[in-house]
Amino acid sequence: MNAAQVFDKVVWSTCNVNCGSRCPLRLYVKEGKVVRIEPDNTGEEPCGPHEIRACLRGRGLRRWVYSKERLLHPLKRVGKRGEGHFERISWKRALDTIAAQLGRILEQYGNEAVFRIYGTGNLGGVVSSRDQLDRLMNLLGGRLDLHNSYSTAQITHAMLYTYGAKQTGNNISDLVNSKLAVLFGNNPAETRMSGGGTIRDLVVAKQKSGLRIIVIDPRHTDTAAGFADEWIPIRPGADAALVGGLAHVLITEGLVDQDFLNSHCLGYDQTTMPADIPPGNSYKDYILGDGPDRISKTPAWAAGITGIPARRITQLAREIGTAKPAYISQGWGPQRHAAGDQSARAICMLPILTGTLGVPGGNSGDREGPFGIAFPGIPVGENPVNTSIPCFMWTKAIDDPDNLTALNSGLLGKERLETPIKFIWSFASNTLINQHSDINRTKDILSDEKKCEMIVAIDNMMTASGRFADILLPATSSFEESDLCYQSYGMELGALILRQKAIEPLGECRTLFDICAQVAERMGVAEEFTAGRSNDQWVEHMYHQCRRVKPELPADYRDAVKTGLFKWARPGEPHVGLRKFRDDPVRHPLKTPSGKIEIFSPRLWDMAQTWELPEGDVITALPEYHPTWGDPDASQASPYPLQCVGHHYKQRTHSSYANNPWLEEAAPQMVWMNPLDARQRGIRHGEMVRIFNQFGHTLVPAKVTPRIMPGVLSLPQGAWHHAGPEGVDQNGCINVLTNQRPSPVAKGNPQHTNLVQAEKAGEDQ
Ligand SMILES: Nc1nc2c(c(=O)[nH]1)N[C@H]1C(S)=C(S)[C@@H](COP(=O)(O)OP(=O)(O)OC[C@H]3O[C@@H](n4cnc5c(=O)[nH]c(N)nc54)[C@H](O)[C@@H]3O)O[C@H]1N2
Ligand SMILES: Nc1nc2c(c(=O)[nH]1)N[C@H]1C(S)=C(S)[C@@H](COP(=O)(O)OP(=O)(O)OC[C@H]3O[C@@H](n4cnc5c(=O)[nH]c(N)nc54)[C@H](O)[C@@H]3O)O[C@H]1N2
Ligand SMILES: [Mo]
Repeated sequence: MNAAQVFDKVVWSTCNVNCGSRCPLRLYVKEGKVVRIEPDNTGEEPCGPHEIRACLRGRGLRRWVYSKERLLHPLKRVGKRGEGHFERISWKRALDTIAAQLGRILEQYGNEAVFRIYGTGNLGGVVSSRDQLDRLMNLLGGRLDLHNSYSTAQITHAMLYTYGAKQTGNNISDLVNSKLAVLFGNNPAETRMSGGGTIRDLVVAKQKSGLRIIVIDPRHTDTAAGFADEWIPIRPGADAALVGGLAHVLITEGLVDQDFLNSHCLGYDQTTMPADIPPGNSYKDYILGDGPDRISKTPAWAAGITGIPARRITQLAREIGTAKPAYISQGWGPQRHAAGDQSARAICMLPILTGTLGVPGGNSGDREGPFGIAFPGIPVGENPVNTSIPCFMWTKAIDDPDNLTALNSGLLGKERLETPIKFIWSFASNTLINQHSDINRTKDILSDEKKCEMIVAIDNMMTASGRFADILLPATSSFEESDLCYQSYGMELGALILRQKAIEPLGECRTLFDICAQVAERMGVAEEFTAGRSNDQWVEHMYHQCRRVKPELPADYRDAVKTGLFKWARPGEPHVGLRKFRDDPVRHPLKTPSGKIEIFSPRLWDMAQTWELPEGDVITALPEYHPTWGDPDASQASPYPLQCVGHHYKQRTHSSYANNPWLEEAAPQMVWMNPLDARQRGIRHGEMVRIFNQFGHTLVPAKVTPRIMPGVLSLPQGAWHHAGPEGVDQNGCINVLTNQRPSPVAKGNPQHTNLVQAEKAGEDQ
């Protein structure tokens, strides 16, 4: 079939959301409408870059862009904030109101009162990225900054304390050099689904090398079911205890690499402990029961905590200790927990003890490392404000700013927050309500219009967060704007995609750049903000910046647009993290204070003395296991006896695309429940259940399956919150059950740590 006869035009576009791939899409347009989508089919296997084939989410984008929830006009809140009543207003009135409120709040409270909340719904476009808001605010004197992410707060801190670097993983394609891969809470079959994603490299490596894969996860994930040789179920939050049991076997059976521990590490045993620390505080002391707690971390001890039989722990330790090298990696599930800082550090102990990091086929214990090309973002300038909160702590910065300090909340740049958040920019973010913890509490905080005085949301959809906006602005979707898009962070491939506007903006939608430029004009910084360029001129400008990185790109932008998609294979052998340090630790020390791997962290030792922690929280210099507020009560006396995690789901990316009925049919929202727990409660597969705890209630059908361990539920995160009678969520949105109490070190979101009860829903629910 000749496409030109049937369609008016065919253009390149991309899927915008944050799954770690950036899938190119070919949009077929007829009479001003996108009528068909095809994925990348420009592969050059076996040698060249492969196809970044989109999954069903990207291919189903038409049902998102043309959905009935689409925002089409600027809206202004009427009635109380959060009630969800809006009136349609003109762009002029919307922008005038925003500029007036922004000006007032800057004058009254200063720049630290303005916050651009974390949001990842549009990480695709470079020109339409959230950076525009940062650029605008930096021109206006700055904004309260944020650090960490909802994705990786705890693991990033763990890597920095242990290795002095944020990312230390080998590429996953390096698995060809391995005989054994042990994946802790790492589920690429669902979280890295595209043809350019990690799952493809994992499958290719397995085919080439015949390697054995073990998945350690409370759930029998799609990765475990489709690609692994064995699944070892583990109780959520217990990874550090499992590592304790494994370490005990490695140490007592002589499977540790003592030379490596002596030359590269701080604090394995007394010989490499810092001089000023009292004896009995080394890692070996901790494991063998010679430390302050006097508990030997035997496999039997670990079995009681993890739910994994002691014999299996012993056997796994022997497998890891003799595989030489085993590829130990973790996804980000184990760290999104109350003690996730500790779990993430503990998992790294396996390659450290066996000396199998910094070598082909081994790994540091970190998530697999990506490969990408460092193309530039738009220049955002400097933020004159250097106060920064952990991104998860924003509700406290509104509600209890006087008690948000460096020592109790990880505030940077100041001892104590001096100004509460009074103005929020929320772009492509559902974190205001849907994706943050404890929705009911957040609603209470935001409902008080005297606390945060102005909320501006800019999105494609009317979401739960949008309902809490004072002004709600309709943004163009990826079909309606031209942009430059780069490969994302979950790939081993470089890519540049020249997205072309396929259709005119629906309704009155505008690009983020145009919105910011209009606000800039009202605030008197139009020229500095636009630099004399329109949205599309910025796209062309940024293309030429990319040519500095890749000079082989066509000199003429129009020629580049005709090709649309450029891909670069990873050159040479897979990347091996920490290799130089492994080869020569004296010439290439790590960026930790000692230059070594800090099994014992003097910085954490000091923090343990100085930081103010709520009762029950601990910071320890060693990667130890400690129980948390998220552990089930062994006496079964708790009203909330079940642990509930919330995995990232193939149906959607967080809350994005959740309203696509085709995807919902393919992968419905259900809570995973073991048959033992279901039988105890008289619940059958497909029946509606009520999941609840002290924070809230939600209704969702049960998926009764042995693919999850007894005592544990998994309610896939990201479902659209919808409060029914008495505030009961009707859609299985897990964030009515999650806790705003952060992890001790990173002050990160513990959203997989939840204690709940489940019961069959009554007729009237
Ligand atoms: N309980 C629990 N909560 C979690 C997590 C968890 O594991 N458990 N995970 C956390 C993590 S890792 C993250 S990253 C956050 C993610 O949370 P968010 O960053 O809020 O991500 P999304 O829910 O996808 O919402 C993004 C918004 O972008 C909008 N959007 C989508 N595409 C476009 C576009 O092209 N243009 C514009 N303008 N808007 C668009 C969507 O409508 C949506 O409102 O959630 C966190 N929340
Ligand atoms: N389809 C899809 N893909 C996505 C996303 C999405 O929403 N949908 N979100 C994207 C984003 S922004 C991010 S940050 C990443 C998230 O990537 P991850 O954080 O790795 O994803 P999760 O599903 O939260 O967790 C991975 C696995 O950890 C398991 N797990 C939970 N708790 C524990 C534990 O205590 N111990 C162990 N061993 N395992 C545990 C979960 O059951 C799950 O199978 O995914 C990205 N990709
Ligand atoms: Mo994330």
